[in-house]
Amino acid sequence: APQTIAPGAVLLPGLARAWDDALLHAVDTVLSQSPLQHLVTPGGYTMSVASTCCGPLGWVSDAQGYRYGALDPRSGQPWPAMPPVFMELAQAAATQAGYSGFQPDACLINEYVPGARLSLHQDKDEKDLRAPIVSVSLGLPAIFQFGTTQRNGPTQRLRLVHGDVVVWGGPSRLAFHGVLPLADGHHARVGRKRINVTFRQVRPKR
Ligand code: MD5
Ligand code: FE
Repeated sequence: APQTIAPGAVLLPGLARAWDDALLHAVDTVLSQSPLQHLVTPGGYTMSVASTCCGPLGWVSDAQGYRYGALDPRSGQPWPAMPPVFMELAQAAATQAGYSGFQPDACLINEYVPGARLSLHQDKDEKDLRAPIVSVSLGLPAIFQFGTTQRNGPTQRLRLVHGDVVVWGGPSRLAFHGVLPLADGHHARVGRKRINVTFRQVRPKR
């Protein structure tokens, strides 16, 4: 059953478990076209998380800054198509969380190996902030940290396991969040890593 974990944020425990084979195959299909890479931040730090994208828009980072763009800068080609199973899960999750009409146009795939982490940040480069972000966890468990719209506000920790889906909308859309260093372990289907797939509506909907 959906669980509200913060205003506008809904945890759908295990929703993606029934789809995990199809999701993992779809991840492999995307990675075969646009491989994972460790992005370098505009400040010059190499991220411990490896990432890639699919769908009409992808997340690009270089010395000029961060932005969403239609082309994978490595290939000069459009990002791989969003696999149908991704879109179906993202829309089912948004609907179950009470956000109708979710039309994601960007999907980021993040890979965490033991020790990888994501420091506290806000996702605010999407134009339509009324749309939620849908986040799908696969593989090793992670401790997710989320706070308020102020960097120094109080934070909560949430353990996310294989198949969990969180829909971050409403007042939680702009909350600061991050992932603590991934603990070592082995997952029967995914191996020694965590895969997180996020869906975003970047272009304003009309
Ligand atoms: C992850 N990824 O687990 C997370 C899941 C990223 C990122 O943070 O930017 O790639 S997305 C979690 C999220 C999104 C928007 C708002 C909030 C959390 N929140 O309010 O806590 O790899
Ligand atoms: Fe984020």
